[in-house]
Amino acid sequence: MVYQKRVAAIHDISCCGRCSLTVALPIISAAGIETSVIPTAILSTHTGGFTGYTFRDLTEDIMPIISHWESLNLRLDALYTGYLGSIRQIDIISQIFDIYKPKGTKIIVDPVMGDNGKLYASFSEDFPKGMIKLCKKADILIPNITEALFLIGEPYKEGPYTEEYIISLLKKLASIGPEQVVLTGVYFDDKNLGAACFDKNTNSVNFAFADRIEGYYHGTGDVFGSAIVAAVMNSLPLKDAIQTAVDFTVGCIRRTKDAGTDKRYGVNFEAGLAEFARSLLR
Ligand code: PXL
Repeated sequence: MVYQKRVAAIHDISCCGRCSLTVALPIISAAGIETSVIPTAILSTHTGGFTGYTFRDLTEDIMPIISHWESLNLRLDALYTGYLGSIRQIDIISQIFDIYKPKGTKIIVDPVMGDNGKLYASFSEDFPKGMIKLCKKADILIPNITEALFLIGEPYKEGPYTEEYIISLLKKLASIGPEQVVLTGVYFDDKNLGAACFDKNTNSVNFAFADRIEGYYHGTGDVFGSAIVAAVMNSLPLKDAIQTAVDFTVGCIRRTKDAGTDKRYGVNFEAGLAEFARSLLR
């Protein structure tokens, strides 16, 4: 009998505008991993570029969901957290990590907070301090450069970056706690864009790049993070996982660019799912 892994994805549901759970659920499922969800909030759209969106906070539902799962003895191979609605949610998720980490559940944290040097509209200045609490308990941490700099308390820096700078960021992030760090939005010139990773156990750094496509496409951080979760849970080594995730994400961006759709609605990852799932089979 083939053992099927189960991941619990803890993000918001942005009902329209592909990001967070509407991205994590299909991508991780397509990779053959059972995906359970804990919605942290329900919004009519995400907060990037839309106004007038609804926001229903689901903080009070999170612990009761976990308590019920515990009563079922539900096994979780990984917890994957993304957009969280408040500092109080961070405290609750931190307690959940304490429950599952001793059971061998892999903790994967995307510290979703901002991009392009700025925090997303819904976050206060003290949010990064709270987020560090979760990063300390992560096995794998997946920030973009903006989030990385908020976490380590350094000012935002525009690229192109140097290899030394990226390696120093990776090591500072690893010193917060996680065994493995994946940094997105890495570029050394105007032609390529990609990711870098650091593995504390092997003390190794790797990079993965693809052709840079101009423009800001919403939700690509979640597409990339979900692809990393899917690849790692299919036992790909981290350096292969980042290349697979970069290739998949860039394919989604290219397709969306070619179609000329409104970038706020996220990228067309759907048409790439079958090929992505095949790329994980080794
Ligand atoms: O993709 C990150 C994200 C997730 N969820 C919500 C967001 C954002 C980014 O803006 O607003 C609600």
